[in-house]
Amino acid sequence: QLNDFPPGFLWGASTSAYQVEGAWDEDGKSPSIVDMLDHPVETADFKVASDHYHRFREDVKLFAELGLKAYRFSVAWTRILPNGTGEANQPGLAFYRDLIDELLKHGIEPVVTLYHFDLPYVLEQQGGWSNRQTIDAFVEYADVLFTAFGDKVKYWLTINEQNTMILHPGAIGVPKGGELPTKPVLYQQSHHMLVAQARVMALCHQRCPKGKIGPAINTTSMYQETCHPLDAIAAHNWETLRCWSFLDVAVHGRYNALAWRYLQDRGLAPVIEAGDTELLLQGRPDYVAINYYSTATIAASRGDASDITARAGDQQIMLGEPGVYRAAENPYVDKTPYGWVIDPVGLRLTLRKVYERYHLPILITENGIGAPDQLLSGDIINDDYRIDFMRAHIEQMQLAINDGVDLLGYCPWAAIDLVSTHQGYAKRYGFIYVNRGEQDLRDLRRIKKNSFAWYQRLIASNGQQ
Ligand code: BGP
Repeated sequence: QLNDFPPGFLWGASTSAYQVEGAWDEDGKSPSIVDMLDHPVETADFKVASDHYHRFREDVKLFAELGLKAYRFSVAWTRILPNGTGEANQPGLAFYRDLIDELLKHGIEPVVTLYHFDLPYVLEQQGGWSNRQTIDAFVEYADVLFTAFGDKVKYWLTINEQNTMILHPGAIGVPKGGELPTKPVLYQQSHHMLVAQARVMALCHQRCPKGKIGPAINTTSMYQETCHPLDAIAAHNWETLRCWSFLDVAVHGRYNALAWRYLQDRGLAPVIEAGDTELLLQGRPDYVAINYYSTATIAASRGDASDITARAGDQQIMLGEPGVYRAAENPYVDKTPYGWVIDPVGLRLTLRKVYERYHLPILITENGIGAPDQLLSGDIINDDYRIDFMRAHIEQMQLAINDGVDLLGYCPWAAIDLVSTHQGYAKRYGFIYVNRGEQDLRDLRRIKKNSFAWYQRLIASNGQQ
């Protein structure tokens, strides 16, 4: 007999500001780095996105009908502080105040990400995360939000997928004319993000006594390709570098010893200025948020270029790293239409590992299947593959809870269709379809997919399937 999902379990759904809002230059908003990307003409950009900025009341009404208990969204830094720092933009604050009030009115808990890939372009021009002043800017920005919404928002998230930004910067892209940073630069940026995060977590505890804050790393498990002991070492290496090296600093306030040695050996260790060690120790998360999509399978490195397997268009597949590991195929798992491994049991495994390691409650802040959903006549979207995907993952969540994991909630990606980081509007994730193409905005009408009714029933029964 499995334990039920606990009462108050946060059945939710997620989005991020730049992927859903649109209104990219309205009401005082300045451009962020993602607004300045060079977009292929055939792919939707973020200018209109799902037009949530103008339709948020209609969207929240649908979220309420869906029965959401939580809605995870991000705030666009560029709406709040168009200069990156300095004077707050009142219309920007008003938008999020209205959104939060609308959610609370419908009994939906806001889960607010401070920063989801969309650094203000003005800060990028001053060196972005390579510039230590961006740490102060982030703290200043967070302070504005804690002061404005600290009485209404209980769940805060610091930085979305810092590990994606550092390990796969190409997944987010660089503004027109820019170049991808080199590895030493990326690890220095990462250190600055970690210090900024620690300071913001400490600040949240001062400003918002009832607030809870945590990191949101893309977290997964690595399988070893064979039982060869060197494959086991390779898988362990990569899991450490990809997941624990980021989460360990967030939770324990100090670098993971193996990861630090790895960085040192390759000349990648960041400069740690006086006082940083103390700052890192100041920030303690109240929970750990994880974005989980798939697992990876790893073999021992051959130490040459054959370690790198090219799998176009898929930033989630972890490419190999010569001397560290080689990406391998897993014959036991299916893949999404975009080649992402589907591995519900891997979610249970990952939840167990994160809980065993940190003993903190866990919130799943992303999980889902991107697919080219088809709108059929009669306004029908048969996304039964999405139902199958989520059902299987929810079953494994229940097993993880039964294993002893303290799971706060499940916020799959995405509440509503939005622009994918890479594949524009062709690749959809939502429970709610948005009627638009890549360039052709049609009428942006909202249409419930089959998965909407399924998730609605699931939430109403607190996870009974
Ligand atoms: C995560 C990001 C999200 C979202 C998701 C799906 O890494 O946090 O912003 O984009 O992946 O990725 P994609 O849109 O590339 O399919």
